Amino acid sequence: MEYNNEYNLDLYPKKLHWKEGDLTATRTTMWSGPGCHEGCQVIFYTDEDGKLVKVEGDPNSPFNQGRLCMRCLELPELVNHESRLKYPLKRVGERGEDKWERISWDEAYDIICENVRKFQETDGPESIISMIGTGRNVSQVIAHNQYANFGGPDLTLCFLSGDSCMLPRTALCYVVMGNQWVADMSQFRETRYEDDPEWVVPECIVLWGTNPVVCNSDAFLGHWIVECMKRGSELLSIDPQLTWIGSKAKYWLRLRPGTDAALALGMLNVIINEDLYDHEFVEKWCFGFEDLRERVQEYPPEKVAEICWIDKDLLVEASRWYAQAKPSTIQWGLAVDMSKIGTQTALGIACLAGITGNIDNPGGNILIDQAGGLEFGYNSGIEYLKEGMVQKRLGNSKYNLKKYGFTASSQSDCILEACETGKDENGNPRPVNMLWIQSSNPITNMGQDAPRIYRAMRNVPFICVIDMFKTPFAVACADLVLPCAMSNERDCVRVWFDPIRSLTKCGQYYEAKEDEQIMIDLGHRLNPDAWPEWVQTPRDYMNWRMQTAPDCRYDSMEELEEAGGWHYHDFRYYKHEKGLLRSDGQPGFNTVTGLYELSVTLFDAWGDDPLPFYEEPPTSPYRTPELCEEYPLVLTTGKRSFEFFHSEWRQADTTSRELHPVPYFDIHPDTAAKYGVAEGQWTWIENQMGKCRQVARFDSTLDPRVISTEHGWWFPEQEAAEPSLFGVFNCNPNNLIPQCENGESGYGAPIKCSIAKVYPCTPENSAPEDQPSFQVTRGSGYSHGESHATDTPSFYDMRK
Ligand SMILES: Nc1nc2c(c(=O)[nH]1)N[C@H]1C(S)=C(S)[C@@H](COP(=O)(O)OP(=O)(O)OC[C@H]3O[C@@H](n4cnc5c(=O)[nH]c(N)nc54)[C@H](O)[C@@H]3O)O[C@H]1N2
Ligand SMILES: Nc1nc2c(c(=O)[nH]1)N[C@H]1C(S)=C(S)[C@@H](COP(=O)(O)OP(=O)(O)OC[C@H]3O[C@@H](n4cnc5c(=O)[nH]c(N)nc54)[C@H](O)[C@@H]3O)O[C@H]1N2
Ligand code: SF4
Ligand SMILES: [Mo]
Repeated sequence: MEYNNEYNLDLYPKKLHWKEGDLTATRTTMWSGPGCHEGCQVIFYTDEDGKLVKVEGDPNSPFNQGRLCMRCLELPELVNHESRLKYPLKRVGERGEDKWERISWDEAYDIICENVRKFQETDGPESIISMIGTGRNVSQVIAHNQYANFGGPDLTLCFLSGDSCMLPRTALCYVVMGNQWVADMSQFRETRYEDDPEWVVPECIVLWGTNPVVCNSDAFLGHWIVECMKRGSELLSIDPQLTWIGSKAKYWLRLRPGTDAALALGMLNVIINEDLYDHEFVEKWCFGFEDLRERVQEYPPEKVAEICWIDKDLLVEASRWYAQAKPSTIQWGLAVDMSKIGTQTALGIACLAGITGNIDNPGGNILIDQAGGLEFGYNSGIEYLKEGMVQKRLGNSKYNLKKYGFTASSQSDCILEACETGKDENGNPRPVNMLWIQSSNPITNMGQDAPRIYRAMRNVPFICVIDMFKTPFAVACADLVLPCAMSNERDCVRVWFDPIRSLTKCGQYYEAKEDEQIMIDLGHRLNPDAWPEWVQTPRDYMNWRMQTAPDCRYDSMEELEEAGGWHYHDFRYYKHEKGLLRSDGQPGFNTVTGLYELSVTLFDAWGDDPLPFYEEPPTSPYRTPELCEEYPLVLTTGKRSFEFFHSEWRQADTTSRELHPVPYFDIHPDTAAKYGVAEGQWTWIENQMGKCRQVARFDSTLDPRVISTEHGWWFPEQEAAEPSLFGVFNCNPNNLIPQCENGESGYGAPIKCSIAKVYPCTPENSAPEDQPSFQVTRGSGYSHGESHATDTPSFYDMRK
């Protein structure tokens, strides 16, 4: 295959290893740690001591075609960072005192096994819970370890309220189409773009609440959009802020944060009432169109424009263009999940793609093939759970999407409540004795209402953290901290969407172990029946799983590495027409009706609204006008930057911190002037929940009523022990966001749509005792009860 790029491909042989001078080159995949959703193909250069000295993108790779972001280019800085965890640590002082003793791995395993056996005996394996961060290559490990080794059913995203990352969208997709979708950038075939005989350049690409070039989220490389634009695609950006890629868009709808569902309904209204929908697809393949037609009458463009703070004519024009462009595709992002109505927002957007027939078609929204049927996700090892265990998952009895298995995880807010009260969602006893936190830093980043989580941890007798660094959470809450390997130090197979990719180990850092190794070692100790004797290393584990997977083309990592390190399965379009989606082999979608469900049969059966609807965020200028007199600005949080992946890369002497030394929040200059805030000034951001501080950065493209903060900040250069805790609460927007305020599906939480006021930090209001880290750890600061969610009907609640 030939790629039309400037690299000299001879320099990059399609071999696993070669020598360049004194350096050994290894051709492999970058995944985690440190984190990223992608698995770009890279060349790691190591010196004779096995130290990583240089990283390059692999120009032979059809996935990233040689491209790399800054975090991969600067990877040696983190891999070789002095502050990395080198040995297992056992707490010797009080939690928060930062007093540790170095112990051996055997001692660490003994402590874990002793606790696990004790808790299994006293309160059952269900008193042991595993919690994970975002998609890294820990997913299969943590699941397999939790189910096979600990025996408890509970696993989920670590206190991420409403499991509000991808899962709301994914669960919704499964009820609507029995599959998941992604925008088609010809990514599922090795021959890409014009080399693919079937692929069509999307005429319209909608970027809905995603900033793909910065984030590369959900296994989707942002640069593919640029490739499509070179081939003629144009963009519709739906975002409160003008992003770099959004600045190249044909249309930009600058909506008020948290109003995406209203916008989707308004677009549906235009497309249906102007008869711009795809009659053939709707008639042949969709269910519930007439009900949808009726529902969208409640959302005329005038009203929607008013709700969303956008121009009505722009809304109408953009809707017409999306419907008439052939094909159109939607790439959606996190903002879809991060409101209380995340599921309904996703439903509205799924209806748009459905009624315009942009499903399963070249250049539209394609249905995802998992890499060759390899199950390396949250279900790994589930077969080892004792009968009746899965049903005990926290949140299962409350939320139908959980109960009926539309995502294989527990509900994170229910886990927090169990930590606090020792009870499950029905008020039955459910002590939480042990938390296994692998790849998450929840008081810094993943959890909402960080002070509340910090306090809830006091009730949990044993907390074990597996990480690359000593995080604020580890210092504040852990009893045992285990050092994990980084991407270049692990043998692994990546299966988050096609292609399947191999990671080849080419380094070792002190005593850090792969997450897989920790699981295997614990397995042989805790439940030897579940572990074949020959499975001793991560490579053995991968080979074992490959051999037992039904459709995996390779039986071992070695075969995959020899074949070039990646493999694409046979991707097909129009699977619904070919009978490739349903277990009975019939044409159609794998849903209750066999059709693409614009009105969701299951929601209806469960007594929930089957159609998309809009509801005001729990706090907003229209829902809580009195509160907004005090907190007049709409607050969205968690804007990503190139330099960081969540709380990672904050180490002081990295290129990341050099380029991005402090947390920034974006504010319109007029708004800043109104509240006396200067550009570059440290500023308090506060609401009825709590406060944090960040540095003002002016952005005149924002609506003056909206501000946008960063997330994930801690300061590894600051004091570790309390009250400082690396300054973790000081700049944390998660002092301002509630936990346990989810929509009726259990998914979604108001993380990108709350309210705030801003005022400058001054010597008078910024004494050491005014600092959030001090107020939370030394006082009882923040978590002021409810987020003020009320049942007050809002002016804009148009729900029946
Ligand atoms: N560099 C970097 N990359 C990352 C991450 C990281 O921390 N750093 N995190 C990873 C993770 S776990 C995730 S989930 C993804 C997230 O990545 P994306 O899915 O791309 O989402 P975000 O970056 O959170 O937000 C994208 C856009 O949403 C806009 N936005 C804010 N509020 C709203 C709203 O209410 N509605 C709409 N329509 N837009 C809104 C923001 O202005 C922003 O431009 O990124 C992943 N990739
Ligand atoms: N306010 C606000 N908060 C947010 C968001 C937002 O938009 N706004 N975004 C949310 C979203 S979408 C998500 S997904 C979460 C993400 O949250 P997480 O993915 O939990 O990210 P972190 O909290 O930074 O914790 C990750 C930890 O894992 C460690 N780590 C990295 N790789 C590995 C590995 O391979 N193995 C192990 N054992 N450890 C590893 C890192 O060192 C780090 O300490 O944050 C959420 N928090
Ligand atoms: S998307 Fe960027 S940071 Fe992530 S693996 Fe690829 S190059 Fe590295
Ligand atoms: Mo995420």
